[in-house]
This record gives sequence, structure tokens and C-alpha cells, in this order.
Amino acid sequence: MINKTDKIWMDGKFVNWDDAKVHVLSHSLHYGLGVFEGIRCYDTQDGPAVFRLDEHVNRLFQSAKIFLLEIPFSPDEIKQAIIQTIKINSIKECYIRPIAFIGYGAMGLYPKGNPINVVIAVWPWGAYLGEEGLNNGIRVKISSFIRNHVNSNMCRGKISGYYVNSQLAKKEAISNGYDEALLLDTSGFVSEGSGENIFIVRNGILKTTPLTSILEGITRDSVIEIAKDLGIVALQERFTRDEVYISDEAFFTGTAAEITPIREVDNRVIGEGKAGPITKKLQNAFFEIVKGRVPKYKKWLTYVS
Ligand code: PPE
Repeated sequence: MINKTDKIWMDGKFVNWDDAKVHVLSHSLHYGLGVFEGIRCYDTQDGPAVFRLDEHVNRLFQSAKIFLLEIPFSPDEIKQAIIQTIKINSIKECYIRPIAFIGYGAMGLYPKGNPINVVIAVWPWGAYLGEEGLNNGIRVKISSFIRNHVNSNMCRGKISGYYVNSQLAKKEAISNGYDEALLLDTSGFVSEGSGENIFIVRNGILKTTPLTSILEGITRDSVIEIAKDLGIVALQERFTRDEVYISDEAFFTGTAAEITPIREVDNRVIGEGKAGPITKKLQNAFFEIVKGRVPKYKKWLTYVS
């Protein structure tokens, strides 16, 4: 069950959590076109700080642009609303979910004139794939479902409807006794997890999927930059599932998943079957950064107060 907070920002006003309702004929509920973000706010020594707020809000507006949705607020207004939502709920660490969707009005596939509603909610959300997974790694299954084709669903957008594909993959993985799914693209190369990007390590070199069939993950981008700083080469090139099987280390990245080690894929143990040394190094650096303990990376934090 989700952990409730007090207030949700809806179209410019705060409403009580339990009153944040929409009509059952809201267009996006039926047809899946909503653009959203997942952002985290961390408790730091200087108070709560949002990780890479600008990049997340930019991506929200880019998703809207790709899908021709007019968000009736400016990026600055959305950033301010996010900060205010954290403040009003007096919360130190939370997950932040802004979503813009097509509201109640016409039905059918050409909803001319329907309002675009915008909502921002925050709630506490711990380790996405479990504390144990975050520390010791998770078990992954290559999905029988293929990630979206670039011309049926444009992957630069973070769109509600795309997560139908993700849910199919996730359900399949869990019902087969795994923790998470790894999807391939339409050419058979590795794409991404149901809600994460993937990295592998072979011979000390980091590799992640290029930006084709995947969401342009902000954690992915952060890891690439941190790796460069640590002197670790990070390649962005296609790779196949068998390369994952024989990798020395593998991990998922995402706002919710943070940096989650992968210890097994399709019953092949990865490396030593636990978080590998490069994964640990990146994970430690990441948590130091989000907690505001690395001056150089304070540029990625927006302090709430
Ligand atoms: N790929 C997908 C498909 C994806 O959903 C996410 C985030 C990522 C990659 C990583 O992107 P980024 O968060 O910018 O590093 N998934 C979000 C939704 C999770 C959910 O269950 O809801 C998230 O992590 O917030």
C-alpha cells in the first residue's frame, strides 16, 4: 500500500490526499496518454534536496512535446510546485510523481478541447527492488515481451501507456520466481528493465544500451558521468543477452531502483553472485552524491528550503 502524505497539488491548488480525485471518464484512464516523471528527494545535512530536478522537469516537457500535449504551466511553475508539495507535506525523503494527463471531456481518439490536468504527489518510497536487492543483488529474467519499437512508441517520452508492456514483463518475471525483467529490443539486443536502464561490466569496462529503444534515464546519465570521474570507461553500445550472461557485473539504474546490482540472469550467476566491486564503487559514489556529501555534485541538488 502506498504511504499517504497530507496534500497533493492538483492543477495549481493543494487538496487533501483523499480528495485528489478525477472523473472515471478522464481520457487518459481509457487511452493511456499521460506524461509523467519519477523524481527522488533525499535528506541531506542541509535539509531535503531534490535530485536533478531540472533534468526531470525538462524530460516531462519533452515527453509532452513529442506527444503534442500542452501542459498549462511553465517548467518553472512545475519546479516551484514540486518544491512546495515537499514543503507542505513536511517530508524529508520522498518519491515525487508529477503527471500531466488528458482530462474529462470528449471520448474517442481525438479529444479536442479536453483539459490537460497536472498533478504532483509525493510519498515515502524505500528501496524499489527491496533492501536486500539493493545490497546483495536481484535475480533477473529475460522477458518474452519485446520492448517498444521506436516507431510504435517513441522512447524519449515517459508515457503512462508504455507501462502496459512493462507490467507484462514484470508479472512474467515475478510469477517465474525472479525479481525483475530485462527486455530485448525488436532487433533482439538488450533494451532495458521494466522500469530501469541496464549496465554491464566486462574486463573493467562499463557498457550500457545506446539511446534507441530505451528511456533516456537520468540515473543512467548520472552513472556515466560519475564513472568518468572515477576513471571507469563507459561505452554506450548494443549488446546481446549472452554478453549479459558472461558479464563480470551487472546492475539496473533508475530513480526508483537507484543502483540495484543484478546477481543472476536466467539462472546464470553474474560474477560472484553478489554486488561486484565496480557496482559497489558507483553505488557508494551515487549515494554520497544524492546525500549532498560531494561538493562537486551539489549542482545536481535543488534544496527544498
Ligand atoms: N527505463 C524505464 C522503462 C523506466 O521506467 C525508468 C524509470 C528508467 C528507465 C530509468 O529512468 P530514470 O529514473 O530517469 O533514471 N522508472 C520510473 C518508474 C518506476 C515505477 O515503478 O513507477 C522511476 O524509476 O521513477
